Amino acid sequence: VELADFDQLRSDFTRFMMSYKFGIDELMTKINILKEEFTHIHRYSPIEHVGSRLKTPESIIVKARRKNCPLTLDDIRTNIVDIAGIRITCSFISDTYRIADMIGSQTDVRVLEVKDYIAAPKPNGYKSLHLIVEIPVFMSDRIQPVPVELQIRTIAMDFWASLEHKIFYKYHGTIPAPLLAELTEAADSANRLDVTMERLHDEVAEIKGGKSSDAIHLDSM
Ligand code: 0O2
Repeated sequence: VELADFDQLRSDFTRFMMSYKFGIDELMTKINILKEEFTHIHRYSPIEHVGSRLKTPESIIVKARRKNCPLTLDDIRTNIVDIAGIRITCSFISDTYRIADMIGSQTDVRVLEVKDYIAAPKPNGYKSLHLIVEIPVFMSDRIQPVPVELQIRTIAMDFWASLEHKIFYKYHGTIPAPLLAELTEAADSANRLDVTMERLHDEVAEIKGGKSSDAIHLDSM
């Protein structure tokens, strides 16, 4: 490769990666707006934490090879849709769907794919709501549609997934059967906690609702 070609290649790749960073920036703004407004209306934050990551060039190449995707920027853009990733941790299960709806129904967001591992968990117990959304990024000379993977899950699901992820890597992908059984059992416990927390939250919301209508009643007397 000529030096000039190499420089061009490097510049194109940097611009390619930047578009994904901008996609994340655009979505982060949307998420923060929703969080602030929702908190104002409902007096609690449905979003506990938001994190983002860009896939490294190395893991993009590993994934492209695994998918038999040619190593050109155009092919990678079409075939690898999780270069940009955002993870939203919610307080309650119902909030995960609410957040997904609120983002997915925005007119400049196109939902390309939904994988509902909350309704249909993976065999190991993994739960999370995955969306691939596409967002337009306004560059200097064009509008670049950028796919972003959104993982939306509760605190309990996230707690479980981060531990499972560590164990998975520690055992290079083959977790011993007893440990796997315990992990699946832990996923069940996490789910029971989520269900209980949601029920308690609903009960408290009902009581609060009753109180506020009482207050209106008293005020109007
Ligand atoms: P990382 O490091 O988080 O980016 P593919 O993306 O092609 O490998 P698929 O089916 O298209 O697979 O994606 P899927 O099932 O939507 O899951 C993609 C991501 O979800 C993973 O990204 C993980 O972040 C997470 N995930 C999926 N299954 C599990 C699981 O069993 N345990 C945990 N802890 N996380 C999971 P990456 O690229 O694997 O890793």
